[in-house]
Amino acid sequence: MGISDELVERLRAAEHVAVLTGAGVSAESGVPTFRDAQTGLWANYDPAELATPQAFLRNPRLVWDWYAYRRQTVEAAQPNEAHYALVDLEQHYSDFTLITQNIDSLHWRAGSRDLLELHGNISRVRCFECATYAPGWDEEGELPPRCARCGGLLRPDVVWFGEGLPDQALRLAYEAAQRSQVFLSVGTSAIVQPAASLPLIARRSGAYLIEINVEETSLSVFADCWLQDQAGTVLPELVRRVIRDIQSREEGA
Ligand code: BJW
Ligand code: ZN
Repeated sequence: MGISDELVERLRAAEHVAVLTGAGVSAESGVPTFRDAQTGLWANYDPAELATPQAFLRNPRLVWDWYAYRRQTVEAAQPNEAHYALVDLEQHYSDFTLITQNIDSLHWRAGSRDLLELHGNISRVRCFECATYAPGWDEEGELPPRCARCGGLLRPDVVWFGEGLPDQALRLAYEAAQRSQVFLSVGTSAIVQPAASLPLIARRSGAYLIEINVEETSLSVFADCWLQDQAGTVLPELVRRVIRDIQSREEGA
């Protein structure tokens, strides 16, 4: 399905908009997704070996090195047209909530400000034992480095399987989903809970649900509109049309 007039009109007329993004939004920046069969991170690595607290306790060095490698990838990456389109869209709403599962800072770097990071951020590290954030660390010494406060091992400030999401970010995300009139789900397989429930909560609360994804997901059948295209192509086009519509009405008023 392409960008219909109804879709543009829904976004133009909405006052409360929420967006959930996943790894697909950063794919065109060269950051690998998780579940894509050939290129996804899980194609080569077993999540249970790397993205759980048990994995970290079993082999902290392996997990630390994997995140250090991925940190380099995201630091070298640049935001793409999809990230910038969301910055442009945000300007037109007094209530616009961007919710991301991504840990790569690319929304921040594009200029988004009201951002809820559900799965943490790879650029920060904290103590596995006492949760104190480390202001910096040395990649040359003992790895993982140790907490200056309690001597515990430092870990990336990301949410692993079996761990709770940041309370405040999750609460605000639920609230934004509930009050949204239009909810966009962009570049996520909608598999990982509780993030995956947000579009459905929005839909149940009456929102018009738009999905942007190159592949069908379990969400697609519930979406009012599924744009099967790359986020970096279709999102800027959608946002351009909405903004053009808003501006032409303002000029006509
Ligand atoms: C494009 C594109 C382009 C490509 N344009 N599109 C209820 C039922 C069943 C299980 C659970 C449940 N509740 C909780 C669970 C367990 C678990 C879970 O959900 N498991 C599932 C696998 C079933 N959830 C948890 O454990 C969560 N914690 C929790 O619930 O705590 C409560 C609790 C705690 C203790 C006891 C009891 C309860 C925590 C989840 C943490 C997820 N962490 C990760 C790793 C983060 C760190 C890291 O990066 O290493 O987060 S997993 C990974 O998946 C990462 C992502 O943020 C997350 C989502 O992935 P995403 O973004 O959707 O990426 P992909 O690769 O899956 O999809 C990319 C999509 O893009 C694809 O669809 C492509 O087609 C598309 N695409 N290019 C547009 N250019
Ligand atoms: Zn500590």
